[in-house]
Amino acid sequence: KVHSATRKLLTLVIIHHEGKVLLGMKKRGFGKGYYNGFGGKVEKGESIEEAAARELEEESGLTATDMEKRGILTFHFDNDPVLWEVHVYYVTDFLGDPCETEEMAPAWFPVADIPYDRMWSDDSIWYPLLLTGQQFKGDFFFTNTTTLTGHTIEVVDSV
Ligand code: 6OG
Repeated sequence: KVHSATRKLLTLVIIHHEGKVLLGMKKRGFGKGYYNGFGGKVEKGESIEEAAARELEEESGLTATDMEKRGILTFHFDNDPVLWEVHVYYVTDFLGDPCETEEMAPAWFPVADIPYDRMWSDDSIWYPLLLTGQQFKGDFFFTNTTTLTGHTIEVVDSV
């Protein structure tokens, strides 16, 4: 590409507790109708990790007590020159109980029953790495926002 694309920074927190993963059914906005982890845009004046903790609290009602940075996913959309850089965090311990918010309806899924057919199509590629303790970097190419046409993924020592 001749032009340099700008980037939008986002966060995504996956909670993995007692063999289950907590996902939220997105009720509005981008990704409506899909199950996803909890996250959103990094705001001015906050670190990426602060944004991850804030979005988790806003969307699920939970406070993470351990948060590990585990992945960076870059999404390329053919109708948008802006790259979406999503920083993925892994949480196993937290305070509070999941509650439904205006944004998300939370539900626990056993790891063997993660509903990949109701999630973004990149998820089945990187969740197995996340759930087996690995760190990763990936690039995902979408057309029409939702059709995945290609990707690269690599396991790294440190994101
Ligand atoms: P808000 O617009 O709600 O933030 N996100 C994606 N997550 C997955 N698994 N796959 C994608 O493929 C995604 N694109 C964006 C980042 C959007 C939330 O959705 C995540 C944020 O957590 C395209 O503020």
